[in-house]
Amino acid sequence: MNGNILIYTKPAEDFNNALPVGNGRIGGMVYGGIKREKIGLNEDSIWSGSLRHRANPDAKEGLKEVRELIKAGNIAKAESLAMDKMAGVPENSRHYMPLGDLTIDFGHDADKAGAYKRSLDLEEAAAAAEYEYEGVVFRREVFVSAPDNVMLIYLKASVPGKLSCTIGIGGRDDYFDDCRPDGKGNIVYSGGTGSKDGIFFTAALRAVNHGGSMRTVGGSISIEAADEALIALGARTSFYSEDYAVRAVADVECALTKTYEELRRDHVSDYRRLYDRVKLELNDNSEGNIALTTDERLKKIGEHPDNKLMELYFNFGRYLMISGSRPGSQPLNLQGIWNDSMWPAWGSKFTVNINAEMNYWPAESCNLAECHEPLFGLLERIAVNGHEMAKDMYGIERGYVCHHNTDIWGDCAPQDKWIPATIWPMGGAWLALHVYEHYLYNRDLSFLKEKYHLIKGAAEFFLDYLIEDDKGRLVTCPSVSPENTYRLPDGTEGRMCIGPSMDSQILRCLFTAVCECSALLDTDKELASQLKDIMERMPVPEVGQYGQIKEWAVDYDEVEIGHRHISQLFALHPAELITPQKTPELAQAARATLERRLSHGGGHTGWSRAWIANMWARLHDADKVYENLQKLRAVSTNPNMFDNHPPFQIDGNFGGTAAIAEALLQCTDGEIKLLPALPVQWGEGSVKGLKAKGGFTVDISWKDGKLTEALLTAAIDGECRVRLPEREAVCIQMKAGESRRIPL
Ligand code: FUC
Repeated sequence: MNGNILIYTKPAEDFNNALPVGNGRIGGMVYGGIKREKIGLNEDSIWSGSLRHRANPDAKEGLKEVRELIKAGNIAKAESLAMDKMAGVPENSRHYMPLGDLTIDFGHDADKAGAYKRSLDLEEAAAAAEYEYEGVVFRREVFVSAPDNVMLIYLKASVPGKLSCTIGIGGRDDYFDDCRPDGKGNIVYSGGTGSKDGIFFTAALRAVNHGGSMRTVGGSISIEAADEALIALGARTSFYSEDYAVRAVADVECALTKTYEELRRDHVSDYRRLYDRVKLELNDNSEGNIALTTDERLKKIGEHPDNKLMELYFNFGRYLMISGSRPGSQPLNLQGIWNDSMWPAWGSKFTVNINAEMNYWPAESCNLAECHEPLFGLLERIAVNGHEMAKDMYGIERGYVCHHNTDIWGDCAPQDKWIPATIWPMGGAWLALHVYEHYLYNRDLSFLKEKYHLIKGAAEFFLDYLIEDDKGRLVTCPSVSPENTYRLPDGTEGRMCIGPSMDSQILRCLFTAVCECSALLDTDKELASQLKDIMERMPVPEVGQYGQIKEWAVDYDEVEIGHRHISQLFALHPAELITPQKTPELAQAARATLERRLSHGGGHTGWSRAWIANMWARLHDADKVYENLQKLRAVSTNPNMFDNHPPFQIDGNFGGTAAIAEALLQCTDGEIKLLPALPVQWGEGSVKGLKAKGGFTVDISWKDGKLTEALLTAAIDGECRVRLPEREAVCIQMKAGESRRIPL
């Protein structure tokens, strides 16, 4: 039996029970209704308007004043002035919106239906629903094809002539204009999201049937007495091309020249090309849980170890990545691509002080490097707008800056008027590290050459931005430690500060990346040496009064000790400035930091819990990795397995998936570490196809918690150091295409 299926025995009552499908660009949430099927529709470029230039006209003046006030210790005044003079005008960037809803009315009385089953098959990337009604089995399947660019819905009745339904599409009437047949069998639904240069969209609906009759009625398609039917939904927007309306119709017309079997075959083979690269198998201790529905299994976490549910969760993360982020699509936002609200939480934007980055943590390690690409596409836009922002806001002519949020246009201005988050100039810098990470995993020099300007530009901004603190160190100011609040000795509270630890850590990684790129690409030697000098003068992680890693330059107390952000441990994960091997004392302090946060209620949002699991993996604490993965899924996961901040926010899914990989394989200290944090509950198992830095693919097996086999395959010529559990690292030279078993 294929264990990689999410299973339910009733239709979804709400979004948190519905099942996601997608091809990177088009997304659907399938409810599986009996009387009426509803599929919530998304297209990843439907955002609320056009690019805004939101630099505050008073920012340059504000910057000087805020810096002076912070230096003088007048934090309250600095913060209020920063909100007036530095926050964006207007204060919000654009937000993500749904495309609409596709509905199929069957008119079946749900009370009279039986043998209901609803599922999402992660191996074939298809959602299905099935039930018996008046002696007929009705089955439907929904998937979104990347090769054919459409959503497909296949309907079948077990008895010929019994399939009758009406198919429609609708949206919120504050942004959709029209929905009618075009005289050629298509229903064309169109609208625009607002603002004069905003985004316009067209969706087209077309169907074919077998054995019955079909016609358009009003704005719908009606099918009568058929055996089976196939519906295609295409969606295009002006964000991608001017001829979007023509293309949406062409997509469905073209798709339906193929049969259902052909469309499905092409979809599955395209999907599996990515999905099959990795396979995780853990010993089956599910004790029959596998027969339960997925929501019941989630509820039983804690009672049963259920390693098979762990596999399912891991595979679901990979499924979401493949379904939500493909070359040419937009990056995964706070909800991936799946959103049913005109005003989703935090605008379902790209929050870049942790969330958007977390979405991509498993991209490289889980062998989905090309799914990482949309993030680099967005960063290209950020670099352009952020260059203007650097000039307009900070009077800085070199490089680019982005604050803690961005939108589809790459808006770089500060977001909101929220002191703990708004004035934080590090978003571009963190994102740029993803470009370098992609290189480190794949070692594609032509990629690095093409994208190096993103790394360089992010760094250059700080040449002119950093200031000296009272100890002569070079630091950021004004900034925040996202999104925490400290207490000053006089009892007052502050958020804005000089040199929060995370900023210095991000910059150390970024400047190091520029120096390495300079050597790799034989360029910018002067810049590299300048950055090396700056790094000499930058703060390094320090231990504070509680034995913790200091979060701020001054060892303040936190107001909320269990805060969800643990930004000062950026150095531990995703960076590796702190490792147990290289910096054992700092690693001890990182442990103390985590314990302090957790003993005060930390990890209460899904993404925070997922980050914590990754950090424990870096500290090689397998028990804690397991405990936090359990909590992530028991407390912060919805019945459809989507992460629950609350509300639904997809980052925890990707963070959790990355943590599972991180427990099995780590690339730190210039080594590939095998099984660095293997939980005892995963005593026997194997994982195939994980990626390691340097272009290596790794297959490992273990038994009784001990490594039994390790196979490395090299994509390019290269050398690597491999560390087996409790052993010295060994150095291995490999040729491109070569596979080598590591002697145990
Ligand atoms: C950050 C987090 C919140 C939330 C939001 C989208 O601001 O602190 O918890 O995830 O992003």
